[in-house]
Order: sequence, then C-alpha cells, then structure tokens
Amino acid sequence: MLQSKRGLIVGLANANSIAWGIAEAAHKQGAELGFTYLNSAIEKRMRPLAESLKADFIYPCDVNDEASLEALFAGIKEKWGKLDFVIHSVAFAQGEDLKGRFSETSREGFKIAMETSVYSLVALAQRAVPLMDEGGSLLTLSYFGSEKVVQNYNVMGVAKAALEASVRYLAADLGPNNIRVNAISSGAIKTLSARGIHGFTDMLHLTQERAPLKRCVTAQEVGEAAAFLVSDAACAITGEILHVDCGYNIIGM
Ligand code: 1JT
Repeated sequence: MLQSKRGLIVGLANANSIAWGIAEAAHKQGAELGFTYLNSAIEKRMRPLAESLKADFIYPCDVNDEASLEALFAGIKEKWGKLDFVIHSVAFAQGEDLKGRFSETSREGFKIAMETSVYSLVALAQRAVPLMDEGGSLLTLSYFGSEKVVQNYNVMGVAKAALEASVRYLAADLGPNNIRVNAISSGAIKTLSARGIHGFTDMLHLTQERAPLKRCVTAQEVGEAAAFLVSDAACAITGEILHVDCGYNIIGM
C-alpha cells in the first residue's frame, strides 16, 4: 500500500508510542521512513526502534524551534528530495494543566499546549508542502476530549479541538496541491504521555466496559488505519477526523 512512498514520522518516543504502531504498519506496507527525536533521552529509546525499520534518517527536531525545523527539512530535501507523507504524533501540556479545574489554566500553560500540540502541525505543513510537488498526505493524532468534556484532559481538549479545526483549514488550503490532511482520533492508549496521569488506568477499564468492541484500541491498530489514510487507497479522503477507538465515541448514555 505504501511501496515507494517516503514518510517522516515525528513523535516516536518508545515502543509504546502511537507513532511506533504507525511506523511498523507503514514499514510493513513498504514505506521508506525517516524519524525525528526531541532530545538525547528520547533518542536513546527510539533509535534502535527506528533502525530496526531501516530508517533512512534519524534527525533531531524541536517542533517549537524554527531553526530546528529548517535544519530538519534541509536534511530531508538533501536525503530524499521529495516527501509523500508526514505523521504528526506530538502533543504537550504542563502536568499542572492536566488535572483540577480547567478554569485555572494559566496563560503560559495554554500557550505551551497550543504551540506544541497545534501550531507544530502548521509549522510542519509549511515546510512539507515544497517537498510534495506531486501531492502528499499529512496525518495527526487527536483524542475524544476535543469533542466532549473528559475530566482532567482540560487544556489538551481545547488544543485537540483547535488541532482538528486546523486539519480542516489545512485540508482546504492544501487540497489544490493534492495534499490531503487528516486526523485519527485514537481511543485511550497507555503511552509515555498517558503515564503519570491520575486515573488513566480507570479510564482504560471504563473504555473496556463501555466501548462497543468491549476492549481498548492498540497502537498497532491505529497504525493500520494510519497506513490506509496516508496511502492512495484514501486518495479522496481529506479534512477527516477518523475515530479509531473501538466505537467508544458513538455511545451516549
Ligand atoms: C498529552 C498527554 C496528550 C496525554 C494525552 C494526550 N492525548 C491523550 N492523552 C492521554 C490522556 C490524558 C489525559 C486524559 C485522558 C487521556 C500528556 C502530556 C501532554 C500531551 O484525561 C482524562 C489527561
């Protein structure tokens, strides 16, 4: 499905990462992959994983740093000359903003969450476009907390709502360039991001009880859906938020 396609994966931290599920699936479908890491602690965990998929490159990148993005895309241009897809699997909020009262979110905390979790997609898109002459595909990761209130998700829910809106605006903007922009709204998965979040294990149990499929989704399953969305099989799908959550989102009471 992804034979002769070249994809950049941003957000691989370790073997629990959603980005890892996506990387494995994309590799299985024949994609050539390149990866980024934020710092040396993350590099240590992700490098062996990326190498096991015969990564064409592993570059440092801080999505909040313009110079770092410039260097990344200069590297990609030199190495590949073109780009077929980008996986954006990045989000951040301060721990203090992922608990308690949303109304108490600080200006700085709000800014940090929005910049890292939302603007970073726009920043990547800007630089990917010139490498996608013949079209391409951008994919980001969202979560149900963008649509309905999920206790403690707080500022990330607001950021994910902005991320999903950004997917639509980017899709409209880049459609004439034959660049598709989509998101997967994943069910809860125990990743590095989810670790240390108070009550996360209870959330997983509740999901298993309430979701139509009576279980939680895996990063590998999100990966399979992601591989489809960035492939030509999804050539008419853009601006879409695809729920890959064992059906959790359809349940009311
Ligand atoms: C971030 C974190 C983004 C955790 C995230 C996330 N998207 C989903 N999760 C898991 C999650 C987190 C909370 C939650 C439900 C799911 C942490 C680091 C910043 C980015 O609340 C019920 C808080």
